[in-house]
Amino acid sequence: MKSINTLKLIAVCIILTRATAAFSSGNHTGGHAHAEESIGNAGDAAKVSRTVTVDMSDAMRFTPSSITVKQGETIRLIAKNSGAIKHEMVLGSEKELKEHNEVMKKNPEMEHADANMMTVAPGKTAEIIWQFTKAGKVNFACLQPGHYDAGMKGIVTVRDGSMPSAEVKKQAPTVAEPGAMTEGEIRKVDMDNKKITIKHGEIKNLDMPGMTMVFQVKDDAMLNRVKAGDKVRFTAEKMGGAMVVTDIQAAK
Ligand SMILES: [Cu+2]
Repeated sequence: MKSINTLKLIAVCIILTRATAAFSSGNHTGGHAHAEESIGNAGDAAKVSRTVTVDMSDAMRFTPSSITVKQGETIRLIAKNSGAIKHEMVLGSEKELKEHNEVMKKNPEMEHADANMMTVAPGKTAEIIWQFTKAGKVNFACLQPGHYDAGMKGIVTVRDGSMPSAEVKKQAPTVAEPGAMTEGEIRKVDMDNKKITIKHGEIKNLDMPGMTMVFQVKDDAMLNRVKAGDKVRFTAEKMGGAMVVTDIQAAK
């Protein structure tokens, strides 16, 4: 009897997958893949850049319910069930989650264990490693019957990290927009090695937080224009793996 039930559930899942394939242009190659192409894929533990813990409660909420990652980033997602009933966290497009939610209502005891989801018993934690490959939104939800409808859902915003630097590359290096300039303070000018050490704020186009860093200079003449202690505004770019100051001026 048990195996017949299991077969029924598998059949439902196959039907769901087929139906999804018929309505979308995505590559559903069968099985229970849930269009992993569009929401990302199971990630490599060695490439994890951050751990994000999401709490799941019987109030039918994920906390946080909004997560921001960079495109290409691999995240260790930990789901912590602080409630007294079973919850799950399933990644997917909103459409897929809604469809899957309907199937779950009809088959409440259905257990699945795809790479894009985790089912967590009360008081337990589970984790998946996920790489978010496509910029945009990835939804997540608890598909335990009634939970999604009660609002147990959230969104991962996947930022296109390649955009700002691509934008900068299109411009002539020395004609950067004023808004793209970074504030900094010169710590050291190394004439011999033609390098400048700058304590700087966030460099948006390099996706780099504020720190003190040694830069090469695009034009040696820049070395004569500044000295240690000067407050400056500058632009920097990555060229052949090196950080290069492409423009520098005294801050007003
Ligand atoms: Cu739930």
